[in-house]
Amino acid sequence: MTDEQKLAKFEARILAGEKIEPKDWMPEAYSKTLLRQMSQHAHSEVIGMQPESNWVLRAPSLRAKKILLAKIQDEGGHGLYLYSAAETFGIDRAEMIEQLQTGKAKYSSVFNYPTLNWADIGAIGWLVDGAAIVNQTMLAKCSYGPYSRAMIRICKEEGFHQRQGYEIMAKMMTGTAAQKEMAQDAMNRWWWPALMMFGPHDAESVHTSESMRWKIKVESNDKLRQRFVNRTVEQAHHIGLTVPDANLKYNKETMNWEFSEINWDEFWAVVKGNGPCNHQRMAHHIKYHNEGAWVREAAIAYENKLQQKQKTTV
Ligand code: BYC
Repeated sequence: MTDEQKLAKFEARILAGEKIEPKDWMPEAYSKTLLRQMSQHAHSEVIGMQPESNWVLRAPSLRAKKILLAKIQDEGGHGLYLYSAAETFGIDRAEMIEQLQTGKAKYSSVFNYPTLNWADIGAIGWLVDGAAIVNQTMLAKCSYGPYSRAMIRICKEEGFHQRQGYEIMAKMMTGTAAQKEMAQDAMNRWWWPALMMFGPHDAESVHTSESMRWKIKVESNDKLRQRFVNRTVEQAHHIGLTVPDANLKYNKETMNWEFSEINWDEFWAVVKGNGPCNHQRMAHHIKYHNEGAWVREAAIAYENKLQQKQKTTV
């Protein structure tokens, strides 16, 4: 078959809703985009552990601490599924981590903001995981088998993450005036970064049209962002929180909550490495990655020894 015939067959399979598997023929641009997105997604899960871990030792109760620890471990697990799925393209995990640490690979902008009070843990679970679910439920329908299957599993855990975050916020909103103020303050600081997670407007999104043609993404950045806003505004109002947007208004015709323009200068500054915590996040990752080198060496040595033993027994 010529390359054109292979491409036509590949696109017909995608159109028919079939999953593309690692050994199938695929255009180079398809694997390149997926590898970029999946490795960035894996890095986001792992870097996303940092803002939350800041509060493990200061959780207000044993129950809260157990939930937070379980959630952070889940995020590490999501990173591992995604690194494994990305490795189906033949890249080594060490190379992906090097790309992260040298700034060649991105991770989600939202994890470059600080967690200043306990309500931030509620806001991350409710808003950040809430935004992630909207995005990842869509990615679970993507055309690449390993990514889609990883997403199905991840979404199940994100549902619990979102609810535990909302529970923290709801509880604080029935507490003292100071607790209510903390919850509103966290809402004010995390609302806009959560909306930015969905990426630039469709018209400015360089990858969307090709990604949608090949069902790497099945819905656009703006469509998903609007779905998240519609869902979350109602939840905020239900517990007495104010959405920090003076222009927020419900449009009965479109059945959408309309909102102000996002501060794109802030978004691009954070994406380019100049957010409040970019340097701190990367320095932390590099420090603990280097300190963990002996664990990786020991695991490899053990694996090699095991293989040698198996060879001599055969
Ligand atoms: N932050 O053409 P576009 C979690 C970049 S973790 C940084 O629209 P695309 C959690 C984009 O990469 C889960 N960069 O791109 C963990 C591209 O740059 P490059 C987080 C961003 O890929 C712990 C350029 O802008 N979720 O839930 O079609 C605790 C143009 O954008 C961002 C994911 O990682 C951003 N927000 O669409 C709690 C989702 N947005 O690569 C919670 C996986 C855009 O050309 N990723 N850029 O240099 C995706 O779904 C898609 O990549 C995006 C962007 C929707 C984010």
